[in-house]
Amino acid sequence: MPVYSISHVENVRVCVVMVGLPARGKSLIAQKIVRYLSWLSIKSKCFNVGTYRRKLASPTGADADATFFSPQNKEGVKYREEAVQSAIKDMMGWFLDENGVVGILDATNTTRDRRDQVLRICRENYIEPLFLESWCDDGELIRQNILDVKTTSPDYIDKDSEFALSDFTKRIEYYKDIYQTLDASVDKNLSFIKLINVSSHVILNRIESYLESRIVYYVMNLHIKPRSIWLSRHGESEYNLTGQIGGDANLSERGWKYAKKLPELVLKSLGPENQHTNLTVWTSTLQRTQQTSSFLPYKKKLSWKALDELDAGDCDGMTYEEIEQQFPEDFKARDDNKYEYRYRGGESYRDIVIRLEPIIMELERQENILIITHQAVLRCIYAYFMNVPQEESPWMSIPLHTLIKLEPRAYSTLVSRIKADIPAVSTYKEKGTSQLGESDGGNSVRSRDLLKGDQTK
Ligand SMILES: *[C@@H]1O[C@H](CO)[C@@H](O)[C@H](O)[C@H]1NC(C)=O
Ligand SMILES: *[C@@H]1O[C@H](CO)[C@@H](O)[C@H](O)[C@H]1NC(C)=O
Ligand SMILES: *[C@@H]1O[C@H](CO)[C@@H](O)[C@H](O)[C@H]1NC(C)=O
Ligand SMILES: *[C@@H]1O[C@H](CO)[C@@H](O)[C@H](O)[C@H]1NC(C)=O
Ligand SMILES: *[C@@H]1O[C@H](CO)[C@@H](O)[C@H](O)[C@H]1NC(C)=O
Ligand SMILES: CC(=O)N[C@H]1CO[C@H](CO)[C@@H](O)[C@@H]1O
Repeated sequence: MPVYSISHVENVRVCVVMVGLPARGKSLIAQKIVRYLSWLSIKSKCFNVGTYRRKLASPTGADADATFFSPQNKEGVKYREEAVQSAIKDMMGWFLDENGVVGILDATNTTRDRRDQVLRICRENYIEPLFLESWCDDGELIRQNILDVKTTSPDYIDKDSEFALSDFTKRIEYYKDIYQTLDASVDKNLSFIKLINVSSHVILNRIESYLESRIVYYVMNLHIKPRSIWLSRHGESEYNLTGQIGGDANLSERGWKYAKKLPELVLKSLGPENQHTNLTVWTSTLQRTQQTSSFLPYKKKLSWKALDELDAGDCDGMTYEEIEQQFPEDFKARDDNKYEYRYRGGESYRDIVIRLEPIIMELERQENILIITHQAVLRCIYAYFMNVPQEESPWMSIPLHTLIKLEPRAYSTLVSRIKADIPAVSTYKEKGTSQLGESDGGNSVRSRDLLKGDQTK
């Protein structure tokens, strides 16, 4: 099985240690890094100290309110200490037993003492520690994060909002008393990234390995402005009518109908207040996606080679039935491991993920984008935002003539879709058959139907 992973190049393991006061978006950043690296097949996992603390302390109810976090609260200090220790222990176990590559310790670790301790343990285990501090004095941002705590922190699930707000604010004050920020002279021996006001100002120190620099580059591109991403496949193509794959066919008559209807679908999805929002439209370099975008009124249109459909190599232009007859072993091999299977002279899903990486990076930087591309490429983009595992992503059903809207939120991505009422052939191929179409309405175990997995996830 071909395995692509940055870590194989240099055999480095990294422990990312989050640093910063509560309500600075640390958990959010940590989870995004894990999602991004997992998508790139780099084994990574987040160890959230808060989760450990709740497990240890809640039987006694000791974590009832902010006083638990007072440095004077002996019992609180003890529980918090134990929580950090078990998180670190589990993480080290995971590195050793499960060949973890990037572990993230999601804790506040606000003092230099604590950081030295983590540093020592990492060094003993030949793991590179990378400190990632989120420092922020933008009052509005902090206020927003505090407001979100009621919905994002398990500590306040059964408390009312007012209590949650004032208690959480108190908790932050306790941490502030002992907080020591990373400092370019005192901490000059550490590898660290310090993000100031999200990423309006970034300080980097001793970033050494390639893997670390990937993580740095990723977090530097994150922003938190609300935005949406729209995804659509091209309209039905002439090849879809004949069941052929690949090629550079024109849209079918119904495909053109979808293209004409798309501007209306986009306006509907934008909602009445946002009718004038300008989107940027990205297409592939192939005719069918450009034709699909041709009636959209937006000025900014970009075509990317990286968004082109999976290259079917020698099978380009064939139907699945022809492939099954002429290359039976290939046909079976692809069904057995669709993610890894590479067409003769063509590409695999893994290959697409690699070429999509710059697209994902750019998507993180941008605001409202509409992407018109192809089935396999859409599956990979969708898998990144929705954290869909590799075994499942190549089997997701993404129907033609449907506009999908993704709204990235702090801890999840909202999905909604608008179906154009224009019929199209189904181009979904289930495992073990060369027939197209969803035999049981797309409910087969392996297919995650976007039309049914409505709204949130
Ligand atoms: C962070 O943002 C706030 C609000 O925009 C600003 O007042 C503050 O000076 C910024 N801090 C730094 C260090 O740039
Ligand atoms: C940094 O490392 C150097 C060389 O290993 C050492 O001499 C120095 O004491 C260290 N400085 C700090 C602040 O730890
Ligand atoms: C739809 O047709 C295009 C060619 O126009 C082809 O690349 C694509 O693979 C087809 N979709 C499926 C799943 O058959
Ligand atoms: C697509 O349509 C154009 C214009 O009608 C035509 O010239 C071209 O040959 C068509 N391409 C294919 C691959 O059918
Ligand atoms: C969108 O772009 C058009 C043309 O470039 C411009 O006239 C319009 O003001 C823009 N709308 C917004 C909301 O920025
Ligand atoms: C959550 C967490 O890691 N907090 C620790 C940070 O460092 C201080 C000082 O060592 C500890 O007391 C906290 O428990």
